[in-house]
Amino acid sequence: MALNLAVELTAPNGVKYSQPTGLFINNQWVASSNGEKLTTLNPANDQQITSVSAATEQDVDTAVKSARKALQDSSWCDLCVSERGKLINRLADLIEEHRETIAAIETWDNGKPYTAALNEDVAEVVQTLRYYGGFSDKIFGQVIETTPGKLAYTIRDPVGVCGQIIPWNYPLAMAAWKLGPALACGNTVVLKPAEQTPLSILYLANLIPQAGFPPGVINVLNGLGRVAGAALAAHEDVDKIAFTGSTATGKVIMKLASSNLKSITLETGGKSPLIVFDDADLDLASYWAHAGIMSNQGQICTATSRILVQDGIYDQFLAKFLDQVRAISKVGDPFDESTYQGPQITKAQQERIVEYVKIGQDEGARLELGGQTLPNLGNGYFVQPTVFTAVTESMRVFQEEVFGPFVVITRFSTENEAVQLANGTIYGLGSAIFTSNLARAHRTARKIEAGMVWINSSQDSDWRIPFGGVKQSGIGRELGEAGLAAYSNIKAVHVNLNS
Ligand code: TXE
Repeated sequence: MALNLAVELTAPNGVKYSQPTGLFINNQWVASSNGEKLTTLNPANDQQITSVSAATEQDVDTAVKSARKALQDSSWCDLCVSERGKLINRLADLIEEHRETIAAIETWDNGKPYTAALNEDVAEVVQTLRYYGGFSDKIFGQVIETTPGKLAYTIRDPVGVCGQIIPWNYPLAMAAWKLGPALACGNTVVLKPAEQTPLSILYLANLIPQAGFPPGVINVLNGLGRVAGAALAAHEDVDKIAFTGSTATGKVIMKLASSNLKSITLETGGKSPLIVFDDADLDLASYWAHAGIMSNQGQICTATSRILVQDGIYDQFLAKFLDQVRAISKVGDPFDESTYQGPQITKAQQERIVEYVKIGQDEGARLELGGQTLPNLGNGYFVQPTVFTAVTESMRVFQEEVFGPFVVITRFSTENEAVQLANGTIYGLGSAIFTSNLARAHRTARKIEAGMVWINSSQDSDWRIPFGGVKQSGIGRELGEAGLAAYSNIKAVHVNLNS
């Protein structure tokens, strides 16, 4: 690695390491073609951590060319599928070996509590890669019977060069969700992390040649969304775009990707409901209602950010829920083990949450808790856990994704009304139902317009289970066997046995 494309850093918890700062193209570190850089900030104190190269349109083109060449290179395309799986597993092993450094970088750059970064995010990255590494030699077509004179079978070809654009809320996990199935199916990748959180993925990129991947199979470019992301989405030689981020940007990407009819998968926004029926276990419901919106600083696409509560237990539930929020949501230094909630990712996100507090108040909702920033914690982008009640369906705080520790509570009387409220937004990502009535649980699960339903729980996510949304929450599925579907093309072969 060229000396000026890495810096020696010490994370706030004392971990010393070498941080790559360049663009990772063809297994080499290079600077951006015009010398542009991005500055990355520590959200816990607003101080600069370092700066990294920002890819230009020309750099995107170079990376795409390298991915195209790798796709056709025998060292990748002719690799035995089990060997391909071994490379993915080796990458997982290396990430596990470096897990404490990677988790420290993730916490420093993103603000999420270190214990969550280490035990949840990095652990999930390793499990996801191992899961898809195991799939590499289990992806095959079918022989389909037609007539005696014909043989017909299908082959699962890689889609080709895959552009992957990921957000800042789970930088490493989103990278693994996308890299795992793409590599298992034999594709090559140009990955663009979010400009707010470039560091952990650059560290991971350094492990790619060590794992044995041939040059060009995985390329990592940091850069601005409207520059590098847009160039990748529009590039005529990219075959597929996978994106996680806002619904608004998802729509832009869809338009850009239409340039050459790229295959697309989108995982976008949400305003997921959590329904508490009269017959629910209220301790369980308040525990999960809290975790469902307050974990990861509320920056979860599936966050159960709307709580719908049946009349009969409304007061009891509200009291328990508010107690839970007061008791558990310790806000502060993400490296402190007792911290539940770190800073929001950026000042802009912090301001957005405060703006929605004002919107809720102006709309006539009641602010029960929170709503303020926390200047006593320094210059970090901290926000109090915030709870609104008396929220009605027409309010913006009921309809729009806030993406913070910000939850709205609405009452309902009947099961039908609960379903209608749950389905009353443009989104359809997650949903949770709390009831002790089995029939009601399954009946409601069917009626809810969402990609995922949790019964008596919230936010369960598992690399073996499909993840994705309906309506304006996205297109396609990630994770599980379903996650492979987007990364191979089915080719039909017809053989004339009478020839
Ligand atoms: O997201 P963007 P932002 C939601 C959440 C949040 C809001 C704004 O509500 O408050 O989005 O966050 C890249 N062409 N989510 O602005 O813009 C960008 O560089 C190509 C939900 O940060 O969607 C980054 O890599 N790419 C969410 C990625 O898109 C572009 C997670 C996401 O950024 C681009 C994050 C363009 N024109 C935010 N513009 C979830 N679903 O989990 C930006 N990008």
